[in-house]
Amino acid sequence: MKWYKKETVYQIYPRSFQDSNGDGIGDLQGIISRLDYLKSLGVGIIWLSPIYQSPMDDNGYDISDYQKIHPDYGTMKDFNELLKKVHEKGLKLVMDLVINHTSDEHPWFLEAKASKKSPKHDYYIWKDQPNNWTGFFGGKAWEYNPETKEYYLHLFSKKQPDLNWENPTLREEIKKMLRFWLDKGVDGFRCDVINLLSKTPGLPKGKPSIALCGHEHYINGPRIHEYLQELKRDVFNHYDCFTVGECVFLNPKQALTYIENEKELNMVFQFQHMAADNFFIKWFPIKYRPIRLKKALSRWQNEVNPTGWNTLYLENHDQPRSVSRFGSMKYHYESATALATLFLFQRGTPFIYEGQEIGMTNAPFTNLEDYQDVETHSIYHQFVKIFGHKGMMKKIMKMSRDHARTPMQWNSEENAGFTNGKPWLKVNPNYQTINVKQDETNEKSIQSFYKAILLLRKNHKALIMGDYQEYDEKNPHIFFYTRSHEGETFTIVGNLTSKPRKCPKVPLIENLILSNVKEHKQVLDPYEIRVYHKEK
Ligand code: TEU
Ligand code: CA
Repeated sequence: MKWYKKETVYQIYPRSFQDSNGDGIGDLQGIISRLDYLKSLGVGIIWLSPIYQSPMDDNGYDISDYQKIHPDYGTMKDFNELLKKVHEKGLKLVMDLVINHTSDEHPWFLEAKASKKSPKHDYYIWKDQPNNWTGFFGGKAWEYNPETKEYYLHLFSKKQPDLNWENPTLREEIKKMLRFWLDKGVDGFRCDVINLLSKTPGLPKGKPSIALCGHEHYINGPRIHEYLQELKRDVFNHYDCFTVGECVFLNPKQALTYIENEKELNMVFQFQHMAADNFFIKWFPIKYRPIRLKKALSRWQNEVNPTGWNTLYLENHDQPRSVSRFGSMKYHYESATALATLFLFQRGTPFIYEGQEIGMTNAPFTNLEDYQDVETHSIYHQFVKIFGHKGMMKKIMKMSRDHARTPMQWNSEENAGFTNGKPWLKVNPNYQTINVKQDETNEKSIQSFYKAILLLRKNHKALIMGDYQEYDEKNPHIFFYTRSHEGETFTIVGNLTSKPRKCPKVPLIENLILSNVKEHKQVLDPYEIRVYHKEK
């Protein structure tokens, strides 16, 4: 069985994980000091959000040198030490690959914007007059460049100009960079917004829309499969590595065009379940209902398997904390462990985001100045005229990406043990009670539950390869499914609400091997989870 199907991935946002030199910013030596902690959790693969040279306009998703480590994080020597120690501990390391755009401070762009005659000019996308496309951070997707009196495309911040993948020389540059990292022994890539690489030739006007105008011309574009097959043929096929592509606005059928039999990517991140509490664009929140989460997760289980392989995630550096979003602070332990079990026991590779294993929560920041994220500030300025300051702060307090980026909460000492300097982003004030050390000693320990889940999954093929079958699909409160393989069956049933609910008829009255409550009645307690197991 391929290692990236058996193992669980732990995503680290380096800026917020562990500071080692007191500058208030997480770094590679900090990560090295926490490798044994990660090993003890039972994860097998570490995914690092970008650590490359960058002006940090988008905290590293704006790269100015793909082959240099940002001094905030350390040196290439630190990186080599990290990679060596990761492998010595039997772990794998996956890098974040941002190749839809660079930083506007990348040398390629500095050359490109200086003159139309520059050989690098065609590495980017230019227009004499902007069309009506808008980007993911709100607002126009074109920025004027006075040196050449034309506009360049940026689907994210104006400091993130999109690369022109039509240019074969550019594609060769990217392949060379990929080989640089793979030759060092990196085990794979998380590919940022990978289904945006191909744009409709001629860059035509988009259908009018208040959000993401023109997205029909830059999502799943006409040559995307050609480009990804080229990367696979010329680079990835020559290494024992895996690729997970972040693909915005993808449905299962479209996903299979990328991952069927792992022909282009090994798996994708999709966003349907991330819309369980919003109207597809997270800034338009709607009331969360568990059935929306269930429906999204089951759809991807039923429509991607068996020829495709899913990713399983509830959090990452772009999403609010799942226990704040889909759980409850009143039932903090129960909801964190119920959510963990229900998503990690599905079929696919599990991805855990830093802090999720102790139930870290959204931050109670009420001032716009408390937020650092470029997306948060950009969206605020784009829409404050429509929704007003209070309206925008309500949205930001629910959905800002900074909720995932407050420093990792290690203990109850100053700054939660993250730094002895001034943290780059405020620590969540609840770190006194929600932190790794406290959780470890809690009788109701969330991380112990995660360890139990990961151990069970690793030791049972039925939880890795087993068929998925949902029951009681229409039940608005209970999530209930089985995983079975060669006669071995796991039955997972969970209450996704804060009220007791009748326990459905469990198909197999077999021994209960995992639960987050002590006594089991005819009803499921709030956020009670039960896992039954029937041997072959
Ligand atoms: O995110 C892609 C993306 O669409 C984000 O806007 C995300 O969907 C949104 O923030 C969810 O609310 C990737 C990276 O994960 C993100 O951190 C970067 O800002 C973005 O690409 C540009 O590189
Ligand atoms: Ca540091």
